[in-house]
Amino acid sequence: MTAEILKDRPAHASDAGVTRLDVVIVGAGFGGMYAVYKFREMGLRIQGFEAGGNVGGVWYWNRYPGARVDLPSIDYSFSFSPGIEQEWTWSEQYAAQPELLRYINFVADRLDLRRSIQFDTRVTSAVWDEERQLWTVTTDKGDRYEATYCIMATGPLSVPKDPEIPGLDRYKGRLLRAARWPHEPVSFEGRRVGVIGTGSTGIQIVQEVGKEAGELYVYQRTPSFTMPMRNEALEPEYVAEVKRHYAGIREAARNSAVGGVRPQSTRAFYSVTPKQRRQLLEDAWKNGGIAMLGTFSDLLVNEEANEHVAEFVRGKIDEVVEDPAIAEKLKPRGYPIFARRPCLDSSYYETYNRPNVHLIDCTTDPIVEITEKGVRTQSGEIELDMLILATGYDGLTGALLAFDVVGRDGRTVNDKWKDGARSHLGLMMEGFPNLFMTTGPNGPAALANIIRISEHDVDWIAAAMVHMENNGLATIEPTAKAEQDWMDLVYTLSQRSLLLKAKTWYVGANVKDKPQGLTLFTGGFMRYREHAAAAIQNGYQSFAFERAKEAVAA
Ligand code: NA7
Repeated sequence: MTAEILKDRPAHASDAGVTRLDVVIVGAGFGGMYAVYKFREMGLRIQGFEAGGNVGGVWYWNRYPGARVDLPSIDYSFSFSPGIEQEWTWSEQYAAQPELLRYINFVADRLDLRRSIQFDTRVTSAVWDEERQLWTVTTDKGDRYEATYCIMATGPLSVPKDPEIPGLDRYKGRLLRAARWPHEPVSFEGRRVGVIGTGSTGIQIVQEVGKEAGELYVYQRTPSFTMPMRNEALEPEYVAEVKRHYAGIREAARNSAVGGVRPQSTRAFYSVTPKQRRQLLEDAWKNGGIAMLGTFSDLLVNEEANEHVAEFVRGKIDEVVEDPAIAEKLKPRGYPIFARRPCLDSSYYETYNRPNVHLIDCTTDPIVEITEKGVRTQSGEIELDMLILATGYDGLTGALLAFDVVGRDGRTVNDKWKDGARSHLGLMMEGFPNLFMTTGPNGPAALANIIRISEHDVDWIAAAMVHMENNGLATIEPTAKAEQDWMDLVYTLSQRSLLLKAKTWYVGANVKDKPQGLTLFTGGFMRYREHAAAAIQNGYQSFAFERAKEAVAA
């Protein structure tokens, strides 16, 4: 199959003031960047749009102190260009945000991506034109575009969520949002700082800001489990070895459940003796990283086994935190370990041994309001010079629901998803022809390496476009039955998963009135790829196509 046939397409007639394109790409994170590259290389007339001032998505916005990826850098990078793989050298096992952003910009420079992306521009609507079989896209700059295809590379974590606490607008100190962090350095020295939220973001912030702030107050509602990252500088010999074997490493990542080369055992928890289990957990703790989840095969489905591991981590909290009362408050209970995103830290629990760091347990002392001067909990007001919000995102669906996406018969994505996100393969929705999603909410997004998923999705979309061109087809959309079958499979798989047992953004629990449930594909990245490949190999039976209406009329 070749993409060459898509090259040198004739210009289409369009109304004055409207730019006619083949592909509009919304978002310039990893998915959008690769889409821009891929579809431009195919000779298509493309335009990318990005609300931020540059490429990078999450890594463009999240510049807070301590921001760092929790997957190995060698995995958390593009695989489509062997040249880029060889030219770029990671300095740390888990790269920090500045290095990630340098990498992202290196890729954008190297591939000259920015000339195809309009920055500081938000897409405000995308409307399907049934007669002309194209998408009309408008932006907040007042411009209109028409495109055969629309790619929503809007990301699963791109809409930050403020907490629903009264008085936020009243606060007169400096309010900082983790996901909209200023570009210039922020000093905490000698300041009284509050942090609301103890997910991955809050944990990364607390362990950094705790070193510098005069006083740090951490407002914790649900404690997270966190394990040592044990980050280290990468030795040149190791990097050289990786570069020699990158093709194999990538292949292994594509054939894994998480899209990365981390250890995964086939050993069930109860298949070994208690002593051996303990030793395996100790080893995993010592080695650091996400190794603990891979120590046994059944930790996300066997609740009893899971509780053993949770108790092991609680024991570690006791070992590190000097004050037993604080240790107790930090211990997560009531939900399985790994059911919330497991965090990797470098000194989180140790931070609570510092005299300037104070933990406020919002389950026993809830936040009542934000005042002009600080935060008032039930037990009283604490005055703060700075308040940091690390309160998460309207995940998975927030970005696509934030603007008007209108498909056939005037139906919006908001209508379609009123009871929860639904699509076929997380890639396309019935009723929304020629509209594709990357890392969509019914794929493995959030549960596997987002870059591997993005690359997979863009390649899948490219193949669909070539298929259409080869066969003279103007539109593609999944059949209602295929979409329902996919959602049934997603549901069936999810019912086994312990992810359902925690109140997280995975299940929509962190956003008021959001439909609840696990709509992610929990079967693993490799299985997901197999399903998506089968949809092509069976001749796109689960999709409906139309020919160009003009051609039909002729
Ligand atoms: P998360 O994991 O959604 O964490 C948000 C945190 O903010 C969580 O601890 C929340 O507690 C807390 N929160 C939210 N609203 C409040 C109020 N009103 N009061 C107190 N605490 C509140 O987001 P992150 O940004 O940390 O991580 C997102 C993903 O990024 C992560 O999963 C990784 O994939 C990377 P709650 O749990 O609701 O009790």
